[in-house]
Amino acid sequence: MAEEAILGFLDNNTQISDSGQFATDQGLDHNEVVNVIKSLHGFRYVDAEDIKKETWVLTDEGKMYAATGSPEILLFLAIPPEGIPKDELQKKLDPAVYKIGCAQAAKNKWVELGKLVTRKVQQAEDKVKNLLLQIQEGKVVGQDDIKALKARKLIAQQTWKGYSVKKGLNYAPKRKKVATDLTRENLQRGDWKELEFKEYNFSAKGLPIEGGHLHPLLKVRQQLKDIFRQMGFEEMPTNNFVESSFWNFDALFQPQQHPARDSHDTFFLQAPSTTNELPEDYVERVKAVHESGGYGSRGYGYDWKREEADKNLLRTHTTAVSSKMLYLLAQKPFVPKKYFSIDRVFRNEAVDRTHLAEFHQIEGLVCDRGLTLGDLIGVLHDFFSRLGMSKLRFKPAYNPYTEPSMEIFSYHEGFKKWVEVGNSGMFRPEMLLPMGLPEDVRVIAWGLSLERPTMILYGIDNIRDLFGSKIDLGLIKKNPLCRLGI
Ligand code: FB9
Repeated sequence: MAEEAILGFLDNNTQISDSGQFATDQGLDHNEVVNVIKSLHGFRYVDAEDIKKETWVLTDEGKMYAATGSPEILLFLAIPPEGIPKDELQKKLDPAVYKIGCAQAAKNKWVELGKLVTRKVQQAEDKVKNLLLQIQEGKVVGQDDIKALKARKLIAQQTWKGYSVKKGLNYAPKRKKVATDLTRENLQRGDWKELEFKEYNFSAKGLPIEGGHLHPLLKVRQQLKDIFRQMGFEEMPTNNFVESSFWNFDALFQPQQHPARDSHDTFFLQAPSTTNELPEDYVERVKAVHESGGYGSRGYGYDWKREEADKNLLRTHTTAVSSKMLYLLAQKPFVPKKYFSIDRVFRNEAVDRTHLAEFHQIEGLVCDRGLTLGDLIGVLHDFFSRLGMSKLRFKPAYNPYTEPSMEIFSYHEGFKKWVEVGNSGMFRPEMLLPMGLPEDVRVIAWGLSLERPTMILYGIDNIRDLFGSKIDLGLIKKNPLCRLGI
């Protein structure tokens, strides 16, 4: 529309002297005309030159006066020929109209503002309204009037931008189809000769280079793996989400009636619902320690059931892997070991803003002769200081498989408060000795989640923005690498 109008007009005229006037004459939107002129100028169909005009436009107040009349005229018209008490006149008018009207009508010597307000002239002309209407119609108004209206903030200056347009080097009454690529077909058909190619824009930005991006969780996981390895820990094989209740609970001396083993807290599998590859001699020792204790323990004194232990589940903690690794360690002549794991675990719990039915557990353990709680506290200080947490506090806690157990707290300088950063303890003899580990071997262990530090480090307060099918990939692509601790 606008393009045909512009190219057609130039076919019969030397120039469009003012794009604004041209748009009005053609019944076109000036912004559309300007966009087309810019595009035609880019292809040299036309040569466009900027025009700038300083114009006056009405402010909102000015538009109101142009519509309803100025406050001074409204006040003048509200005064009857015999005059009116001031307070009565005030009640008849809008407060702003009364205030401005009194000042301006008195200035124009239209009224006498006594207790009784009277007219000093027979009639008055609303000059302000007339001037505003003239400006609205684009007519020229005297400088003094402009100055007075501007002082009352009834008009404001606006820079109008338009173009004057002449035929360009590549002018044609109709724009030719522009090709952006020279194709094999163009060459075969030979129609490249008639084609017009878009000028190459050397300043155009290249497409953003798409590359792979690591998820924040995986970035933090990598840094934690590096920390464990620097501390001499070996990674445990955690590539099985499905585990038997035996390794996940029984081997840890967690009693079969423990609430955590209920289906309200644990995802049990329907198929395959049970395992069939447990080390039978070890199972017998576990059964015995649950039922009647041994190794100095009283046990739990209940009838342990094999079918409970055989049930398959989604592991509720990576401690299930730790128990398997410690059992394997006990099958050979003892050597001290330091193991770690970081992988997904599953809990059948209510989900909320910071909890899903699964999370990544981080677990570390040290297995050696004669370890003490002091060694555990020492290794926790070493580990957490590498995460930037040097101020730790420990609080006695309970875990079915560790005694003593401690919750770990770190003072967060940002939040100015103590934050729970994990849990820890020494695996019980009822867990270690049935495996066959030597009597003086102790295992110290601790755990934390991967999501909590990641959310804090990346300032994410809803876990759904971190994990799941609805996360914003932009967050993955743009987030900076967060350095942990040191
Ligand atoms: O991660 C946790 N908190 C945390 C960790 C790091 C952190 O870093 C910030 C940069 C500063 C911030 C916070 N917690 C453990 C503590 C709490 O968040 C807690 O509310 C949630 N816990 C999870 C369990 O929730 C069902 C975090 C998860 C957890 C808890 C205990 C263990 C592992 C993970 C364990 C263990 C364990 C104990 C003894 C022996 C072996 C393993």
